[in-house]
Amino acid sequence: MLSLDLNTVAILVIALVLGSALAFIGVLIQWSLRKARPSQAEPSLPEARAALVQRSEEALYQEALEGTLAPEQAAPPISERPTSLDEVPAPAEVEEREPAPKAPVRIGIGLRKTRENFLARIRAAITGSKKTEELYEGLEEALIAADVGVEASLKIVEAVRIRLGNDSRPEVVRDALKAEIARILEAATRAPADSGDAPLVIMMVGVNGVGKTTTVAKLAARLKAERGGVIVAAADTFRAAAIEQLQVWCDRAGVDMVKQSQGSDPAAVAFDAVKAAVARNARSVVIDTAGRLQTKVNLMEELKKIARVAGRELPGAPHETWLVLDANTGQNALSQAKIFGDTVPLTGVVLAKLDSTAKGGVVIAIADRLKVPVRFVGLGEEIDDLREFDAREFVDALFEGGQGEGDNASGSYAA
Ligand SMILES: Nc1nc2c(ncn2[C@@H]2O[C@H](COP(=O)(O)OP(=O)(O)OP(=O)(O)O)[C@@H](O)[C@H]2O)c(=O)[nH]1
Ligand SMILES: [Mg+2]
Repeated sequence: MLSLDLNTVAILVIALVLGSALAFIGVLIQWSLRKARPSQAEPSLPEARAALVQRSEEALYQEALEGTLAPEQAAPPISERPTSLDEVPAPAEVEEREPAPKAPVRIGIGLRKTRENFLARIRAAITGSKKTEELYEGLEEALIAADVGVEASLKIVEAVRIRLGNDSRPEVVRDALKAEIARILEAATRAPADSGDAPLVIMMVGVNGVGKTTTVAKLAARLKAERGGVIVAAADTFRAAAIEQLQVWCDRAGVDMVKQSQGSDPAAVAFDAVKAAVARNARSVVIDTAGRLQTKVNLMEELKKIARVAGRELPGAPHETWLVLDANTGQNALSQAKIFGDTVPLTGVVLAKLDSTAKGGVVIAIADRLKVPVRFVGLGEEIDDLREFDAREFVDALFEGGQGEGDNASGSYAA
């Protein structure tokens, strides 16, 4: 009985040991499998954190949209932000590549619609008038219709009249007109600001949809090629997807971008970007801002704040404040420029979408009325489609094909 009991106990002990060993092996296998696929079992810590951040950003943006976001919630006060540079990601490693050879964008091509509109009207005025008085009246009407603006048009024609007296030969009138327009454009020209050893800070402002973000990207690519390191500030924290849109452009241009979450204070973004640029010895900062109607006083005040806060980090910044205008707007561009200029001192204008309009004559009105230089013109939607404005080149392109009697297919003044 006792020996039987002993045998049974022995068998039981062996079974127990074997069972435990098997269970242990099972646990071991499970553990090693989990280790091999951690992300499938549960999210890693960084993933969980990113999901949390995204959720809170969406909530913030929703609140901003609904107008329930208290201003102090949007971003910490600037005074509490000096350490935020640590959070600015280090510059991405950008592979240096030889740019693909590409023909420089010609202003003549971008000006095609404006030129056709302008020249057709000028030709009709010059060739259709029998008397000198009629000629000058016709010229005034032609210039006004070509979006040169009433005051600028009257002024130009008066100057031509004084210069020519009774000489109404088409090619002479054409040359005098060209010279007068060039004179107005050149008078508004000014050298760009010099920021010395500090980064040059350029702030881009304008109403909604005029082409600010595209211009920021085009300009950043150009500044990078010409001057070295560029930091772009994603200070449009208002419009949905504005930061993502700019990020795509910055990747394309191979430049770094400083951002915060949507709904945050755009001035804080500008502050961070300028600070990062100084710390990293970047040569230029380009600040993209949200589109705003010139009639919204609080939004215009926000622009002042962005400029003020950028200047707090780097005295003198922003060195340049450029108003981006949609060339299609025609004369309305003047009122935009006036009100923006009353809010922040404008040092230049970028005329975007010149390629898609016949209203490019507004360049002359801007130069004449506002005495603000046109810095660049946008001639398309690609990153290279930005052309530095040159008064002579613009006027030559405007009158291209209108060579008086030698002109054929498109008609001549002497026809
Ligand atoms: N043809 C042409 N299109 C342009 C040019 N510049 C910008 N665009 C187009 O204009 C549209 C608006 O451009 P954005 O750069 O987003 O304009 P924005 O001023 O930043 O707009 P908001 O941020 O909404 O105020 C886009 O479809 C651009 O591709 C240009 O020079 N020529
Ligand atoms: Mg934009």
